[in-house]
Amino acid sequence: MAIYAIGDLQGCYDDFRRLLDQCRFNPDKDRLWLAGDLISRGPKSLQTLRYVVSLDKLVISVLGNHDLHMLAVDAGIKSTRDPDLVKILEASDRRELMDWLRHRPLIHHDASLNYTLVHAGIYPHWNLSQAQAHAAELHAVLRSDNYRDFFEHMYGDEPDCWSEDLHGWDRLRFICNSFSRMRFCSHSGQLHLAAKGPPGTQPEGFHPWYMVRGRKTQNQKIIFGHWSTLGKQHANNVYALDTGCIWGGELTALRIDTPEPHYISVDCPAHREGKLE
Ligand SMILES: [Mn+2]
Repeated sequence: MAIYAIGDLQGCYDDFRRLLDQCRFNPDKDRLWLAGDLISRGPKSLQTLRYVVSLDKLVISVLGNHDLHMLAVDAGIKSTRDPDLVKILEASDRRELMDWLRHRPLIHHDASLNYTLVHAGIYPHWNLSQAQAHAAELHAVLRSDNYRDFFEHMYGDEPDCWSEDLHGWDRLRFICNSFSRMRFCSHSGQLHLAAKGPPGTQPEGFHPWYMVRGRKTQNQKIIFGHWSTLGKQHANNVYALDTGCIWGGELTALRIDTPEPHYISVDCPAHREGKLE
């Protein structure tokens, strides 16, 4: 059995299937870990989502910010003019697809492989069990009948610092932002959610989250996507997988069941019209 972790698909169905072919993915025995942002921007979000849902138990997929935004649109909290997302809203299987997406976790940890999968990162001041416990707080709301209430309060960059005293929507918004949007953080634990460029372009006093001093998960192997300007990286025990397929870069898989992990990528020239954001 092979296990492949794959970065942000963003509706790039054709590239996804080419990458699976390149990996010689065998649905009878292999498994996929997807780093979230399955949809949005790309040309075939509906097909991507349908295909991933059809793989069902072969797939572990964590929630990304674009997935959460789609769920907020589905819940009627936000509207969209993105024709690719409108196709999901108009699909006959919209309910099934959206309910599947809403039940995805923010974090997945495999103790035997010793890898953890998240979309953006793990807040540096949390250890693994704290991260899992805080994710579970949000899972409980997302999986309840009151999930719409969360989407009404999901948007915003504040609070930008964690405190155990946070409660209510502020607490859940921070948990959501750290797992699904984080890039830069200060040593004292303040997030800078507006900075989106590569390391080096951030305001003074902020660092890539995985470089924060005393990070409590530095002994964990963490796989994440989200940061297309970071590209393929392996340092500090973290594996960055968003290689900007939607911007004309590559779509990347990391095989993680072998003693040493290795990258497999396909080039995505079809999207080269887009610009790097
Ligand atoms: Mn993202």
